[in-house]
Parts: sequence; C-alpha cells; structure tokens
Amino acid sequence: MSTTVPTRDRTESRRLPLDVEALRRDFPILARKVNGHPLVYLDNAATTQKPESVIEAVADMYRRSYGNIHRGVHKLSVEATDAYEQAREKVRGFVNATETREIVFVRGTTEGINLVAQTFGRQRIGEGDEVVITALEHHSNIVPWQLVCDEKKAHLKVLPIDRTGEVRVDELERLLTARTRLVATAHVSNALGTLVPVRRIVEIAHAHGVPVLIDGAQAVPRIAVDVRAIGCDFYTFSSHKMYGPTGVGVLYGREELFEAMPPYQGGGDMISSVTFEKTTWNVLPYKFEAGTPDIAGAIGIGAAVDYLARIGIDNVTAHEESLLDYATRSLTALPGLTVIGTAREKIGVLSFTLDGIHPHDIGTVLDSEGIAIRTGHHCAQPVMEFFGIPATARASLALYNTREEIDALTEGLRKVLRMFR
Ligand code: C6P
Repeated sequence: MSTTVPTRDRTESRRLPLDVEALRRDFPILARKVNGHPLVYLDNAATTQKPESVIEAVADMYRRSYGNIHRGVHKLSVEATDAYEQAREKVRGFVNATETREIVFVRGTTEGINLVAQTFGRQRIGEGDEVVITALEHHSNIVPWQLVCDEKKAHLKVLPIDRTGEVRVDELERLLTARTRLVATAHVSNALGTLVPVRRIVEIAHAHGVPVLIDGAQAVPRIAVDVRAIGCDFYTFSSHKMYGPTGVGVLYGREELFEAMPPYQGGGDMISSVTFEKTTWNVLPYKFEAGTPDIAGAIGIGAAVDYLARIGIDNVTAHEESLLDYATRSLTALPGLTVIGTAREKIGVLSFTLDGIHPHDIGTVLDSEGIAIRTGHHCAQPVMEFFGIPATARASLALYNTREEIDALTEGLRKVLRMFR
C-alpha cells in the first residue's frame, strides 16, 4: 500500500512536459480498440479512465485486507480501517484542508451538494431567505437548492454569465442581501470549460458574511485546489472524474460549520450512543458517514491522489492547457464549427456545434471511428437555453490525451462534414 502524501508545498511549481506516452501505459483500457480503431477517449468530463495503480489498490484490498471498518477488533477490520483513514489523510493533503475531520467521504459531488443542502440548508434557510447560484451550474448544483428553497419558501437567485461563458462576478455584490444564506458555484463548468474566479467570489460573499460552496467536480482533476487559499466553506468533488473509482467522492467543510450542522442520514457509525429515547452523534467526520461506506472506493481515491501527486497536478494543468489550445485552433478551422464557451480562462472542456448537424449524429459518426465524446445538454440545460441551442458536442481532456488524438478528432469531424453536407 502506498504511503501518505505530505501536504503539498504550494509555492512549488514543477511544470515539466508530461511523458504522455509513458503515462498512457498506466491505463490498460487505452490499449483497446473500438469499432476497429484505437480508442480515442475524449469524454473525461463525464468520467476518466483508471490507472493500473488505482485498479490494483482496489483489487488488492478485496484480495488481501478486506473487512468492515470502525467495527471490528480483528486484524482485517483493523487493516481496512487503517487504509480507509489513510485515504482520508491523503485527500486532506491533496486539497490542503486543515484537519481530516473536515473530509467526509460521500458518493460523489451530487451527494456532497445534497448533504449540504439537506443539513446546513434546511437548518439555516428560512422563509424569504435567498440562495445564490451561477448560470453555468450543473443540475447537481441547481436542483438540491431548488428542493430546499421550495420547502422553505426561499428564493433561488442566479448570477448571470456573459456570451463567452464567463460568470458576471461584477453582478454578485448587487445580488447579495441581508437574506442571502449561501452562494454555490462551480469551480470549472462541465459544459463550457469556464474557470470560475472562485477566490473573488468567496471574497465578495464573505464580505457580506455569506458562506460559499464550490462544486469542484471538473476542477480537482485539472488544477491544484487549495481549500484554505480559496477560503471556501464547502468544496465537493467526485473520485471517478479524477482517475479514481466510481461510487465515492469528497465533501470538505470547515470544521466549525460541520460541527453546527445536523447529521444527513441516520444509521450505523454516525452515532455516539443510541437509546429509544435519545441518540447522540459521533464526532466529525463520522457524524456524516452513516452506514458502511464504499471502503474500497475510498482506498481507490487515495491511490488516485497518489497517482496525481506523483505526476504533479501543475504538470497536468500545463498539459491540458496546451492541448485545449491546440484543439481549439484545430477545430475552429473547420467550416461551420462554433465553439460554445470562449471564456478567457478555460480548462479541459471544448464544447461545439456544427451548423445544421445534430450533436448526436456527430457523436455517432465519431464513435464509428473509435472516438468517444459526449453529446447532449451535459446536465446543464440552463446553459444550453442561454446559448439558444438544444445540445453541444463536447470533447473533454485528461492527462493521457495527445495531439494525435486531437488530430483524429479533427479528421473524424471532417468525415461528419462530408457525410452531412
Ligand atoms: N458531470 C458530465 O458529463 P457526479 O455525477 O455526482 O459524480 O457529478 C455531478 C457533477 C456535478 N458538477 C459538475 C460540474 C459535473 O460536471 C458533474 C458531472 C458529468 O459533465 C456527468 S453529467
């Protein structure tokens, strides 16, 4: 089992070109063929592929040291508990949280946001209060707030975006009132790739005494995230988008807020004592981890953190920036192609339309060439509505993608143009 990752030195910036060909060999699935072609996997915003070290860490736990955690005195339970808690410590270091008490394992970003909405939200939001989100949110950062606002007769307010897909942060001051209870924003948009200036948003919100939740699903695999430097109150992300297994994710919350929040779900492990008259809660973070968690998944996210730490997240950022630039230049040379989302600061995601051709047809033709992209509204229907389109085709990047794969995408799109024009 790999060792604990020390908290990163945030002044360090090791920007080295990635040896992508060597890294690709870490991902067994990248060697397969799809429809007779080498796989070109460009659907990384939906989910990333897994390196052997993550697959092995999960398999190894089931093979050699699997038991339920926090419950047994026997050897396997103790080993599993140690490994699970070691993974929590790795995640803590990865996002630079102060304490492991501030790191709760959840099922993913969606559950992280729902947890905050159903605990902090239901406790703090009352009739006539307000929650502010942005216009580029994934449904996971819209619907949980609608549920609470409907229940509490509170108002959901939306910070607009401009035609490039940048959040109008200059409008935030105007939206905040004495009734605002929370600001919730994505760090990186899954539909547009916009990198949202979250530090600035936190600064403005905090000046009004308003806490901030950040949906980091698309940021964590791509850029260094330091929750203390950002200053946010909650930060949540999914393992499966950062080269870890599905079924597990992380909710970071400032200890003081977590302490004051009621539990999310009731069950085993989240209690300190239970009688029929009264139950008291376990300490953090266990208060929010009812029932047997995804133990192997947590080990897997720990292995994913190790993997990213070995490569250096700054190197991943540099690689994806350069690849996005190359992809944007290549694709915009195609006739009738419009990039949706042209923010000055963008990472990892290239959404586009081709005049007169439905994105699903684009996706189907590309699939026949072994190229995987996502088509549709990307669970961000309000973004599509804003741009007046039903859907986009979306290529999204990971550390293992290459310029040759972008060339294959460009060639595939030429084929689409020949077929439909
Ligand atoms: N976006 C995409 O193809 P879960 O499903 O809980 O792991 O993540 C939800 C989620 C929340 N916020 C953002 C910004 C996201 O991108 C996602 C997942 C995938 O874009 C699947 S819809």
